[in-house]
Amino acid sequence: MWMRGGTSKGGYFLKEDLPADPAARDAFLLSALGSPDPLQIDGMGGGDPLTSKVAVVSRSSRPGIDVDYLFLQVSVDQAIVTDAQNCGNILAGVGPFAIERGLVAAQGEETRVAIWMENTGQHAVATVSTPGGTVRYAGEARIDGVPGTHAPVALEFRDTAGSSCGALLPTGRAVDVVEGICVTLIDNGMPCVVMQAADLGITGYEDRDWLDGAEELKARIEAIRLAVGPLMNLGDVREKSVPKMMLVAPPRHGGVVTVRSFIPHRAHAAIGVLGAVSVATACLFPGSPAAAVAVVPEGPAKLLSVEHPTGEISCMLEVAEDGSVISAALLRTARKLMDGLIFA
Ligand code: NQM
Repeated sequence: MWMRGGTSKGGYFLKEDLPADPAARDAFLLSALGSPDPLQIDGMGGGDPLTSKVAVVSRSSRPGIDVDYLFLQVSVDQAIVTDAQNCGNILAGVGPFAIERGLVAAQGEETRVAIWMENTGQHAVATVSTPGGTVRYAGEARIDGVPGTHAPVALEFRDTAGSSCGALLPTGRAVDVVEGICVTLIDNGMPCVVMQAADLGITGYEDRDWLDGAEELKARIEAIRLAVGPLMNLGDVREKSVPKMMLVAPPRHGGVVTVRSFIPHRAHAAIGVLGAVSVATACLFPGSPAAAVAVVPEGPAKLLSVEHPTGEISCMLEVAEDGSVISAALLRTARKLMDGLIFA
């Protein structure tokens, strides 16, 4: 099934329909998506990392969990399929897909689907609109980066800190200096390097096309990324799609912070879901580069609006007295686009 999940799009497969051997599975997916090729002309991918994504879903045997979800990023222009990151946007389609495929029974107006995120060993709950026992896609919820309105899919995360790096702050510090730039190395669901756009000589309000064409800036950012891989317990990240590189600036539309993200080699049209949770969390550390430009509301339950190139995404963070994040919740939408046979 092909679905839009949040501001991304990709193939949703039942695990049993794919080759069990990871090498054979990856070869199939490269062919199905049309990689490597900048246009992915011979496959289903859209020539953009945001439309070259795959969810592999199966019934779960874990107590309290409905389905297991493995996210795979299929590189557009290289023959690489990586499971080194999670994806909260594609996650938004996993609940609807699981119900459509009969892995989870619809229950009343709304169905809660407990999802095990295999990439990071963590769990999320998606609430899907299911009036009359079938998934509803039409609705009134609007998310920036997607035209029109659709049925809401609420996502809740509880245990995202240190998802891939082993700790929320893998170096134990809220500020490190790398290649002469102050950065926060953070992982609250997505490994991210958060730094001030101004420190890299840009405003932080540039659009995606400008950022994608800024070769000198991108080379500097990549040098920082390669340097921090081992510091973030990610090792050699040359062929990995993490960490994501987040350039922050003061908010301009009443939000908490503005972000331009590189994921990691192309600029994001909006921002990733868990990427946004991680950036919002970075704003909470006094003295960090993000805190210096952010406007953070008081109180233990914080609604944090993260501004991005095509609007904003609001994260609800519940924060403990010691400053640690207890839970994060976000609103997404998803839509079934096609269901059929793929020829690879
Ligand atoms: O951070 C893109 C996306 C993502 C990831 C990326 C995501 C997340 O927008 O949870 O959703 O950062 O590669 O799909």
